[in-house]
Amino acid sequence: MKVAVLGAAGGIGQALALLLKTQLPAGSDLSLYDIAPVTPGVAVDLSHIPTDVTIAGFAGMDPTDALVGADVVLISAGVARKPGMDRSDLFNINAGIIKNLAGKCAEVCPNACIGIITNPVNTTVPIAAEVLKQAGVYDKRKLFGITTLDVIRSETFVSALKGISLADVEVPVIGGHSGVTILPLLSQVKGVEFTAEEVVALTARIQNAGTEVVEAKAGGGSATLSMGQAAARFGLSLVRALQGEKGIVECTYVDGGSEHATFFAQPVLLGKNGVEEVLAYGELSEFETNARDAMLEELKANITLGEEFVAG
Ligand code: PYR
Repeated sequence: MKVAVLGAAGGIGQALALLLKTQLPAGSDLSLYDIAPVTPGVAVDLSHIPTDVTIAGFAGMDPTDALVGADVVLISAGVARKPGMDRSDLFNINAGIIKNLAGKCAEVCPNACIGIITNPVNTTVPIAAEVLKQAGVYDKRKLFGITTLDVIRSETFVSALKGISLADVEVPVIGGHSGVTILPLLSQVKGVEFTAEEVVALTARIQNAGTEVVEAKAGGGSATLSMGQAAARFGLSLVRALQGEKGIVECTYVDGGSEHATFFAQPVLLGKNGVEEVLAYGELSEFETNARDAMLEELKANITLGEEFVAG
């Protein structure tokens, strides 16, 4: 199994690369790519960690060498938010980066599963889909927007609020990965009751958790370490599923036939070809139904923006 990280010299990319170097199954190959000249050095640095994962790093304008033979490509390349910006403010720069990198994936590793971290995920994933469609290699089972950090944040905040073990908390998160499009389904947390006020406050905190980090970093960027860990969790789940492990479920933003929007985050069963089955997420509370319906206009506009960026 070969995993490529594009954007590997950035804060997310380096955290992700470290976790993959230490946690990928023995015998895996890890390749790192970034335009930054430091990238081969990041790979040399990580190569001194004694694991049975081989690693190589490539810098420059062309990611081809990193992509040759890749089974999984995780993309964090792009610029991060500063205080006062939301994820959509990143669109102009990151859209072009994703268009270019998705085009390279289509050319060099057309059968790879691609997980996108680069924001705004609601839009960068449809951009990649359009590029892959135009190249004639689109397989909707193999393209993912990584929303795992929304699930992890939800579970962390619920565990802290209710004083229960993280091992006992599961929170599906549906929709997208920006503001009101992030909808944690707190009504489905087993064995925990929330007051109406708690639901409102927790939902708002989860939706704004990325901004919480941006503001705390005071101009120094957005979430990198927690996002790297979340992306590693998703990437490792995907690798295990591609290698035949059964029963792996992750929430992720996919083209999954949702009645709500072309791309919609929800739980999916992963398998040897990527998405094996898009799972139903159960009945929503009235609060969640209203929140889901209220997000759809924004989510659909985000998707259209991505499609039009490639078409135009
Ligand atoms: C987040 O903190 O959720 C990002 O998307 C970086």
